[in-house]
Amino acid sequence: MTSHLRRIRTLLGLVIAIFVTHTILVAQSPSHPNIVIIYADDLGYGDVGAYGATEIKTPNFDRIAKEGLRFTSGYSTSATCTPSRYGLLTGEYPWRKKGTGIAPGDANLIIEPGRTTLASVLKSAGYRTGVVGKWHLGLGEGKIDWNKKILPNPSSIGFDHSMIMAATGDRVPCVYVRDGLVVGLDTNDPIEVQYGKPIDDLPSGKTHPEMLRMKPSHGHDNAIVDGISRIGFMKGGKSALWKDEEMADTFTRAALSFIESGKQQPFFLLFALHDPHVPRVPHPRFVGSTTMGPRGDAIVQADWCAGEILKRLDTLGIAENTMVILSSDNGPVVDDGYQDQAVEKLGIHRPAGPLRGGKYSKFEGGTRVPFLIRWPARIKPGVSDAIISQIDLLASLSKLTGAEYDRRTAKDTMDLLPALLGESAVGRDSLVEHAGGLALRSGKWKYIEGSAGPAKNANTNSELGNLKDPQLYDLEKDRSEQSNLAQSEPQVVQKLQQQLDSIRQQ
Ligand code: NG6
Ligand code: CA
Repeated sequence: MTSHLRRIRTLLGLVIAIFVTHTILVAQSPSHPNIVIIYADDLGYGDVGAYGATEIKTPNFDRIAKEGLRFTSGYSTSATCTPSRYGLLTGEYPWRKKGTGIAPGDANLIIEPGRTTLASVLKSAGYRTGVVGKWHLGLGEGKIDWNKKILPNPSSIGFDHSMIMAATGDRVPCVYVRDGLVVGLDTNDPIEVQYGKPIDDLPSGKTHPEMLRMKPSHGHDNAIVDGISRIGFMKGGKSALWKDEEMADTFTRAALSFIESGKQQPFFLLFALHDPHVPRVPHPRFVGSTTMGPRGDAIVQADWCAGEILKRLDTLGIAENTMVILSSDNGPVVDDGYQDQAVEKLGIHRPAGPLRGGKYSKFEGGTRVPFLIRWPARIKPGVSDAIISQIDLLASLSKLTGAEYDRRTAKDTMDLLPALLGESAVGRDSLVEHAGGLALRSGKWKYIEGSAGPAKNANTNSELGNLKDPQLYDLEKDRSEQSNLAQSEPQVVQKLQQQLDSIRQQ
């Protein structure tokens, strides 16, 4: 070997050694814990034992609470899914941007490729990043061809790996998409997706209700897949269609395999559960585990998914330095469009606990959700009343990991790291709550702008929080928003309206 070659080899060896040492150090570093966000879908404040549920047992969620910090005022940005996920990932209030409402199953990616996201920030801090489960932020550009690699996809906004459903369980296409490719697709049986009008004369929930194993209560009467009619029409892709009963197992397996697949780097996993969103079709082993029918059983299944993650972190010996966050994208809903006995079998269970309203609502039940964080190496178990939003994870975790983010696009995220770790009782001064229109939580006050919308959602029968005149509640004395003080506290109303206007204009 020439001396020149030898020198190159030595140099290369040195570079590799530095790289390996660096990644191992990062992997073990107290500032770079592994991070798993378990993000349930439509799980209410009162659906979890640690928040007071007695009729549903959630031992694994409760374990996170017992070994970690339980927030009593933890929020999603919005009372529905797509905007909340947008806020969680971008650090920007979704109502600032058009097109962030509930996305159809063939929507395009609503987050600009390359933009700062929670995933891109952690990736820049040396993390291996992944998302498993419900996506509902759109995919591709223009008319999506489900038979080719779909781009952009989660990898365009910071996720190294993705194994997702594009939208929701009740929207077509009913297939999994891994890293931009439909899983298990037979190219001889291509997928066609269409919203608005039927494809050919394929049977639908509307034309062939006798073919259904679960009937809709409102909407959901388009394409029939796995005996359940959905929103939107699809054709083909038979070998790729999911089985609803197996969805939780499929996602959990994918989540565990992501956790295990890298040894050196710390990882960030967004594990976005489908449960207890409709259609609620838990695996047979969970059927009957509550007296509440599919909604209760789906929550037990969600709890099981969380338990599998906790168990695996234990067996891998990495639980100590892994941050596990449990939350939900919006509040609970009982009848969200299928005749699944959720209303009839609810009994004394209160999905939103003491809070008023739920999914779709400007009342607290819409966006105040379970919010738990466990990180044994750093967080002392306890309860925190600090006001904190999922939107704050971006700035807080950037701070923790020393990463930079684009403050021009991530406008609304706040660094609340001390509150998140339980080292400070001080969270946000104020927070905008979003359910179509806006409301403001400011300290003990809750202010809801006057609005013309209906008081109740005619389909779900849930309270939306709309009233022509402004509403003001003192959450310290009146957690359930029963006594409107707007008339007797006009100055507070005025101040909060100004505050809301100024946040809106920022
Ligand atoms: C609504 C659906 C509801 C649910 C929701 C999205 C109807 C009548 N209702 O439009 O079933 O899918 O969208 O839920 O179609 S979310 O949690 O993803 O925001
Ligand atoms: Ca949801």
